[in-house]
Amino acid sequence: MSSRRLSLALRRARLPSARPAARPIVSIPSPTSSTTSSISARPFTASSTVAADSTRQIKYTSDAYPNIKRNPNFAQVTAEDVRFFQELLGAPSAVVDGVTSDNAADDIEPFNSDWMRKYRGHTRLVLKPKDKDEISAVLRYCNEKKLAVVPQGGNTGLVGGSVPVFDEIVINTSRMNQIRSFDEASGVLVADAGVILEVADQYLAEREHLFPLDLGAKGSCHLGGNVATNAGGLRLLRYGSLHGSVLGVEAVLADGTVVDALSTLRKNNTGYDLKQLFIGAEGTLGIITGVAVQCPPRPKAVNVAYFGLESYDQVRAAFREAKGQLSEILSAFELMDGRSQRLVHESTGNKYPLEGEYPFYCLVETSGSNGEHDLAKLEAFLEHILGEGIVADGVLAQDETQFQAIWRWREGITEALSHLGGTYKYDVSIPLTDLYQLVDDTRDRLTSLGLVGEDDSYPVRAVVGYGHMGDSNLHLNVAVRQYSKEVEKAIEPWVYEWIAQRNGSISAEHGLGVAKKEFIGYSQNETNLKLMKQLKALYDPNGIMNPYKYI
Ligand code: FAD
Ligand code: 2HG
Ligand code: ZN
Repeated sequence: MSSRRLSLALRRARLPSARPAARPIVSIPSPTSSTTSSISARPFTASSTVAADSTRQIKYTSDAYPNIKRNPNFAQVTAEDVRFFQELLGAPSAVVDGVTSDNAADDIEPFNSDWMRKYRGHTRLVLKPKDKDEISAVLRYCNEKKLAVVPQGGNTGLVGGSVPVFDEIVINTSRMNQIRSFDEASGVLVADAGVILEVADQYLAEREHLFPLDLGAKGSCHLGGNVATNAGGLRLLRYGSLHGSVLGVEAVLADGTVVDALSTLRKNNTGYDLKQLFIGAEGTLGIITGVAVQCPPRPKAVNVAYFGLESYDQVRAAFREAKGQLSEILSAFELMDGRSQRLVHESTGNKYPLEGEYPFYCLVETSGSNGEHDLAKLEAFLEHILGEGIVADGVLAQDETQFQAIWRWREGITEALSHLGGTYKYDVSIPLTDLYQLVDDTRDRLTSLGLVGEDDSYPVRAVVGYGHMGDSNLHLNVAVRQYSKEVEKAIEPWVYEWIAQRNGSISAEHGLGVAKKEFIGYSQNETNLKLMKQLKALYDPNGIMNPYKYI
């Protein structure tokens, strides 16, 4: 890098004003500025407000995957069942009935289709209980009648787990949306499963605390869905996994039994830790109705920087330096490849944060309690990585607007991809040395098979990589003009073999759902699978909880 560029970058980087307060939660559309630009976030909608017309174009999962057969042991919903649920739940909004009514199809359709527009079920009944007792009565009835169910929160899941495959009843948690308590001394929040993540975080912000999970779908996803998927998100590096921060879970088993494991204690060594089984179970063992979460104090000073880098080796070097120099104030280290940023640019029309284009970018966030201390550390880090040529250029957000705008270059990738047709998503853990190699190898493979190209005769538009570098978690996304078996077969199981050969995990955060049910064996051995199946049989002997998924 020339000295002019270096000094320019340093000048930009050397004048940060420490952010006085933590990042606000509600996305603020910010005007395009000279160094950063904004994207307007996808209006995350509750599934009930997604246009039914658009979901009708999605292929049924049962047609796309004809090897999945409906379990003949399951009953079909009858008018008598609907009457039972209507009486039980009372409120007219609690039952969306397409069984006895011909007018409900449009209202039901959005609960059948997933965010990626890849999976679509055939349900004709959606139930929205208001509390654990109603969930318990619903499940007890379903279990007795052998009616299969799908728990659903915000329906933002990315593996097809939140929508039915056949006619399973959707049990949606949107009416269970109360914050139950918050203890400012301990930072423990207790809330219903249907509280939206962003709402919980806003509530905590008003009390100078933070929800220990943040992700792009925060405006729609529910706490119960977050816990059921063990979501990772943008700051796991700092605040850890939900397996650590969730202190308690209240859940209802298939037979209606209420499991009260809603402890608010940090330490509790009395027997098996039952709540852990529901964290990441994707609704296959029971329905989570309440959660107790350890929430940290909201940091008083937060900074974010965005860098352009010439190679993946340099990204690794930058991460090493960030960990070493920023240590306890490092709160996110995110990787974005050049193609992913070009897609955000093309989809939004926004100006790039940096002047040149680079093959790799990274986003580094710090959060701390003392702005001056953080700034001194950050400046030393910036001078070092710029001076050593580890990064080629960089920019540090100077105010809240730029802070939000920079984050949108990372958070906006999934949204930008969603406009292209379809996306095959792989969400993997791989040791850092090999992390980005998977993207190159996938692109080479698909190119050599003649599947990648600029015009509409090629099924694949782009192969991009990005993710939570700080957690060794890569998001490999293959953007296609439309979902096709030809592309799917070219990637799977090849991609899972690639990951298994490097002792990685085929799912770092999104889970298994329908998408990876067949492939769990690439990450779990026979003994573990057998134990999991035994647990499933114990908790849900009739198999009514979210069938055709997970294991
Ligand atoms: P749903 O999608 O409704 O359900 C997901 C699964 O959980 C399903 O199997 C469902 O049956 C089950 N489930 C839902 N509620 C319950 C309950 N109360 N009890 C039992 N089971 C239940 N994920 C990440 O991990 N990290 C990210 O950074 C991330 N970013 C995303 C960005 C975008 C733009 C989008 C669209 C998705 C992203 N996701 C991410 C995926 C998704 O948002 C998460 O998996 C989220 O936790 C799902 O929450 P939900 O309420 O939408 O759950
Ligand atoms: C993210 O980190 C999410 O942005 C979504 O986990 C990743 O769309 C994806 O593949
Ligand atoms: Zn992610």
